Amino acid sequence: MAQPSGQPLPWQMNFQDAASPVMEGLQDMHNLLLYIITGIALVVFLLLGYIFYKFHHRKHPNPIIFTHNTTLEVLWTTIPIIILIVIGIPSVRLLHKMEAPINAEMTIKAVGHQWYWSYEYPDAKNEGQHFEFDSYMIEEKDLKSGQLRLLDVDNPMVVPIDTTIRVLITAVDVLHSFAVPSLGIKRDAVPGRVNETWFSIKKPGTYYGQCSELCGAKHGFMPIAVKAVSKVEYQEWLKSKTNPALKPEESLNHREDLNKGHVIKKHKEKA
Ligand SMILES: [Cu+2]
Repeated sequence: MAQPSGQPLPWQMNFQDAASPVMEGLQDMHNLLLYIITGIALVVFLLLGYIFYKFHHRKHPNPIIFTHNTTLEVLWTTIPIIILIVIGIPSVRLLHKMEAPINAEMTIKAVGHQWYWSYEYPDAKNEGQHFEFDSYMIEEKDLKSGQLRLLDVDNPMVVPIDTTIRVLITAVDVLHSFAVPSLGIKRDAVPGRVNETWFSIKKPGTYYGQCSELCGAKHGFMPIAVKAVSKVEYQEWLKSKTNPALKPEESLNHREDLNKGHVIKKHKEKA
C-alpha cells in the first residue's frame, strides 16, 4: 500500500510528499541548498585537515610571512559570488511563483477564529449569499478508526483537483497562521488584513496542516484539513452544501458553548 501523503508519519525523516507546485519548488530548493552546503562543509573540513597536516609546527617550524596573494583573493571572492548566483536565481524564481498574483480558477477564504477555522466559498453563490462553514477538530474521544488525532476535522475544506485555487487568509480575533506543509503554505491570518496564497493539487486525498501562530489556549487544537476530490465530486459536494434542504448542520450546535459571545453570522441569517 502506498504511504498516505499529506500527513505526518511516525519516524518521518523528511518533508511530507509535495502535493502542490509550490511545495515541489520548495523541496527542489531545499535539495539544491543541501548539495551546496554539504560541498562547502566538505571543502572547509578538507582544507582545515590539510593545513593541520602540512603546517604542523614540527613539520613546518618557520612560518612563511606574507599578507597578500592575488590569485587566492580573486578565487575567494569569485567562487562565493558564483555560489550566491546559483542559489539566488532559483530562489527569486520560486519566490515569484509563490507571491505573484495568479489566474485562479476559484477562491476560498480561510478565516482563523479562537479556536477553529471557517471557510468561505465566495464563488459558490447560494441565493445571493456566499457559502461558508466552520471546521472544528474532532475531539480525541470522538475519533473514528483511521481518523488522525489532532488533525482530522468535522468539515474539511473541500477542493477540486487540477484547479488553481486562490486562498485568502484572515482572522477575526487574534493572529493565527494557515499552514499546510504538503502544499507548501504558511501564511499569517491577521485580523483586519487579507493575505493571499494559492495551490493546485494533482492527487485526490486529504492534506493536513495546523494553525502555526500561537493564538491562545487551544492553538494546538485547530487543525486544517484540505480534502481534494475530483471535479465531479466537488460539484456534488458543493450542491449538497449549498442546497439548504440537504445542508448538513451537524457541526453547528456545539458551536455556541465554545464561542460564548461570538455570534456566528450563519446563526443570525437563519434566525
Ligand atoms: Cu490559531
